[in-house]
Amino acid sequence: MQLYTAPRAPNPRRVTMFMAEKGISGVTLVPIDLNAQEHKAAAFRAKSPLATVPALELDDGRMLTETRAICTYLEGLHPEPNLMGQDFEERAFIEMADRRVEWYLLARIGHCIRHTHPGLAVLEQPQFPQYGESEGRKMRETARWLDATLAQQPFVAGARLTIADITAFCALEFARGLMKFQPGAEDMPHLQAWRDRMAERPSARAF
Ligand SMILES: N[C@@H](CCC(=O)N[C@@H](CS)C(=O)NCC(=O)O)C(=O)O
Repeated sequence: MQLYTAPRAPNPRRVTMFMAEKGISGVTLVPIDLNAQEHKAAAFRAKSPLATVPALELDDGRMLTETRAICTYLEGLHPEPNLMGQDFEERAFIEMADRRVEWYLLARIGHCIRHTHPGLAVLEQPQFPQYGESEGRKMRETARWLDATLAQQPFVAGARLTIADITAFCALEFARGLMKFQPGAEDMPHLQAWRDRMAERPSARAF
């Protein structure tokens, strides 16, 4: 299998971190240069029609895009350690946590950066800085909720590491680099402590 990825982009990083937590090897990483618009070229669009990474090419040539779908596939191939839930109830609660951080943390961080950072102008046209700033404020509302959640439990979805931790960590790392967002500096000590624990995992360096 081949995973089309992009250095520093948060969604491909979610997949590489997921694979590292599971100890999956043998997937070839194929870097796509987003700044050079390589993902918009016909050759890549033939594989990923909406021109996004990550995209997983299966050995039979089929393409799978969308981070959660790729993770679902990999979880099926490599069930242990379980990251998406053992039974229907646990799967539902982990999916709730994952979608919360995907939509209300990662997406807002993405919108903020894409609409305010000059380096992202190549990917986001037109940029609407006011919208980006508003998304930056809303992202902090989610981060404060997550800080309170992590005051009560060790991981984003509860007692153990799941895909939701991976999504939230990759989101915060993107914000740390391009928004200079540090939870501890904004009175979110539980989120900072969780982030620092996550950063110590070997999987945090898998991208
Ligand atoms: N919903 C998609 C989002 C994928 C996505 O937006 N990927 C970004 C990189 S993190 C991308 O390919 N951006 C290309 C662009 O904006 O032109 C997923 O979950 O995989």
